[in-house]
Amino acid sequence: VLVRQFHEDFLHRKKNMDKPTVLITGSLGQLGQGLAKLLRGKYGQYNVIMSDIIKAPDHILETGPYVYADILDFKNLQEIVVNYRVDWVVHFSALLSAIGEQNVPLAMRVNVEGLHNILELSNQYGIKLFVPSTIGAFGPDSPRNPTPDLTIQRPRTIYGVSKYYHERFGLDFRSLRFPGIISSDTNPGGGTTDYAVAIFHEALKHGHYQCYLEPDTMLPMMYIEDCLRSISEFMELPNDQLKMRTYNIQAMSFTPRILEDIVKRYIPHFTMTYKPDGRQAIADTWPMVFDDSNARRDWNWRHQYDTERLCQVMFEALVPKYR
Ligand code: AKB
Repeated sequence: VLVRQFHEDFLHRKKNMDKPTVLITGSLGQLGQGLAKLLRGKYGQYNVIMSDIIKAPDHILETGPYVYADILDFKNLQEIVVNYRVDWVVHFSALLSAIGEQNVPLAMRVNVEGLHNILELSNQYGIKLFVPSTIGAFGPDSPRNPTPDLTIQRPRTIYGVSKYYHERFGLDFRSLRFPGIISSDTNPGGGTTDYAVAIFHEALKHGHYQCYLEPDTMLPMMYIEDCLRSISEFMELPNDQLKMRTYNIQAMSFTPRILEDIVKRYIPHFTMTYKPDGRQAIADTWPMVFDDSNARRDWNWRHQYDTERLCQVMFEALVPKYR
């Protein structure tokens, strides 16, 4: 206990008291490490607490505070919020669309019960809360090209349902509906848009990729740097600038075929085959193009990476790894 107390005192002394203290749940997933780095750069190393339910690798522990946080254990969450004096929570823990369909009871617990705990917690402690939403929050009855912010939402996956049925209670709740996120140093875990990350690795490793979606399946996508910057910009906005609590945002839309053609320009011997599986049925219900004009108008959202630039940065980052 004494050691822990010492540890917490130490962290408090090192914190920037004029900056928010941010807790990131599920921080070892695709988005958490990058966001922690970005926010630590802005608010200070000790102002961002990474958390998850698995042991962190050493390189994560070296970057700043990391704690065990089980979003299904309310007392554990309370303890962290109190001990670290948390001001903001960024709630990333979730089972993605494809993996969620394989274990719906678990997805219900993590995505619905877990989110409920986070909402309760934020309400109780006056926390500013960010929860990412997704193209998966829409369904086959929504217009798909383009999909506006306010439209019919009847998602068909448990993941989409959980991202749709969020409650608010009047707390400072903010959410962005993200497209598929593409990153080079972290991997998505069981989503429908994962092919757009896997293709780069497989192209470099084997010169071949077997895609689980049909060649003409168009989905909205975004490079991770745009995604993380959008969260940071959105969380810093004054309340009165937000006309809505949840905005669509996107950067580009492409199909596997479009990506295949660009990858071939970098790796001429690259071949791609198509063998659609259950993820095709999910993708077929999702938006093809996201209408993010409200975000562009209300808080000046601008993406910086289109499909060409995305491919360029992915190859720049990954070529040295597979050399
Ligand atoms: C998924 O494919 O499940 C995610 C998402 C679009 O939210 N990448």
